[in-house]
Amino acid sequence: MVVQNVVWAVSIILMAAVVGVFVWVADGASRHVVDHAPLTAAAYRLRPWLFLILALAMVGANWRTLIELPYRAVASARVLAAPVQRVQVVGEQWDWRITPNQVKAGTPVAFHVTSRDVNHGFAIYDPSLRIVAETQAMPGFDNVLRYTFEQPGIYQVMCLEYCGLLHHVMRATITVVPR
Ligand SMILES: [Cu+2]
Repeated sequence: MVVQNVVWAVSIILMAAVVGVFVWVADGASRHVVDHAPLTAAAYRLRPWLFLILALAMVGANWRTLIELPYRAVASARVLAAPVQRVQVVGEQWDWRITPNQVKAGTPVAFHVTSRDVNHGFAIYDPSLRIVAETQAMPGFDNVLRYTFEQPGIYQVMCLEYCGLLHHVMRATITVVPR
């Protein structure tokens, strides 16, 4: 939970900074009248260059990320043929029903994920809170997420799709026992 506390603190500080700017402007900065024509002219001289930099960055980013399309199928035939532990996952505001919630390491798990109300994000985090697998939980759909746990431990499930007032308490655990 340490990372979340840091994120929370940083968010509060940034929000306070935004509020501070609003207060500063409301409190008098806006009463100080400036001729904005020279400022506009300077900004417009800069604008084509900023646009060019942005365009080059976008071309580079697209080239780097799309060059490997179409992505190869993740699961090999051998993986698909292996024995599978089936786990049913149902998301519902604001809880998860995971049956069973204990699986073995080393054997593939097929999570059949659905929702009873709105879209949820079914995200699995390892004991050090690094995300290892994720899929959407959608009403009316059976989304199959395949994942093989290599290390035993207590894995956290957290909702990764904002789903209402108590989204942040929508958590569960999956226990992975040694093979
Ligand atoms: Cu949620």
